[in-house]
Amino acid sequence: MDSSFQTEQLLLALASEFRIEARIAAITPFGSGHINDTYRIRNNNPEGHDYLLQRINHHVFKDVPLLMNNLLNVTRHLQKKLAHLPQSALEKNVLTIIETNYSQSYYLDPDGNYWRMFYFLKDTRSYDQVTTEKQAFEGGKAFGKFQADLADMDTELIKDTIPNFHNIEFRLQNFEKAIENNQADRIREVLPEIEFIRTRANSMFEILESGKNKTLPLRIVHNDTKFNNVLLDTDDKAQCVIDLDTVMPGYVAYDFGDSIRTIINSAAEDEADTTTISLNLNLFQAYTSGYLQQSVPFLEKAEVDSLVKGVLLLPYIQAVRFLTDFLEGDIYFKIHSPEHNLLRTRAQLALVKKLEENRETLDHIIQDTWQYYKLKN
Ligand code: ADP
Ligand code: GN1
Ligand code: MG
Repeated sequence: MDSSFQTEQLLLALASEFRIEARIAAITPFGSGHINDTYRIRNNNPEGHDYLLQRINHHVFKDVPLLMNNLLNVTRHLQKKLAHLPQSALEKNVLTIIETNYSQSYYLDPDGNYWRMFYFLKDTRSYDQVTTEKQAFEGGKAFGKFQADLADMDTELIKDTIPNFHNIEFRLQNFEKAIENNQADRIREVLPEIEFIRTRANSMFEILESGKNKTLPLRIVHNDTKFNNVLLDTDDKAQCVIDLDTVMPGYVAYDFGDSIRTIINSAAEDEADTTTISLNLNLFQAYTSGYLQQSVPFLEKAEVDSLVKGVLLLPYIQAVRFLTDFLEGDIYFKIHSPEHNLLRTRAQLALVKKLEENRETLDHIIQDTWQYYKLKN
């Protein structure tokens, strides 16, 4: 028996733990996420639902029952907002959690792995890189609306799935510990990157400080808004925000900054040739327009002023996390080559440099766009 056959049998057995209405034609690995293991289940009947089976990374998400409870609460809240739509439209716009045969939101297998299932949203695209202003605008709309829809959610219903997720103080402490431990004996390779990160550390605390002194409101935000976490339809219209594992209290600038990190960069997140990294300001303008069109009604001025800080912070914090993982021996992010986390670090730091050089221009675009939508509202 070959191992791919064995894997397929295993996945079929797992799928049968859930209440699915399908004769399964195939189960295949899907997507390019860095955390969970994702599979598409194809239905023999093309008219019926396809499904998405995921093994939740329980090394990253240590309390899966808590995580799934968050997801149930978030999806219910979003579904209520769209209660006027027919069921078929609702299923396209909000993730639907498929229960197990025992009415649970996840299945724990005998090896201690956690599995869950959603409807697979057919005729959608998730882009690792954005190429058109329409895509960027629609993504901005989707994440802006997502925040707007969650603005009135009872915060008690959402618990931290990864504490201190975007807390730069915590991330820098872990980074310094990783340097001290030098677990993978890689320090010598990364001295310039360590230096780059250290020299900027003090300038990266502004959002955290404003949060602590309550100048910025704590809201429920997505926290992982890289562009492949929004599905666009075949016409590149926003359809559904996905990857809800990190929906937690946070600041709007975190979401804005993380999206921009993946949109404004003309190159990939892990581009090896950092000389090709440049800023695409048209895509930045388009995303900003989509986002502010949806968020102006609830955003406070201090939050608008914080957006550009998020744009600088998120690639920086991402570089800190990639480099920490590289120093610790690649224990967190999925990698596709031994140097992958290092390439990612270098690409993110090159992006930080470009963003620093253009900070004023970026802020002008944000402020002008905000004025525009403010007058329209
Ligand atoms: P990860 O945490 O590993 O990034 P995601 O939940 O983002 O996991 O899923 C990985 C990829 O699978 C997404 O980037 C997207 O391309 C695809 N995907 C996730 N959920 C769905 C869905 N319900 N329908 C269609 N594609 C999906
Ligand atoms: C991970 O799960 P995915 O691939 O959408 C990570 C994000 C990082 C991103 C970097 C839970 O996102 O925080 O920004 O990789 N998710 C988690 O590409 O750590
Ligand atoms: Mg994802």
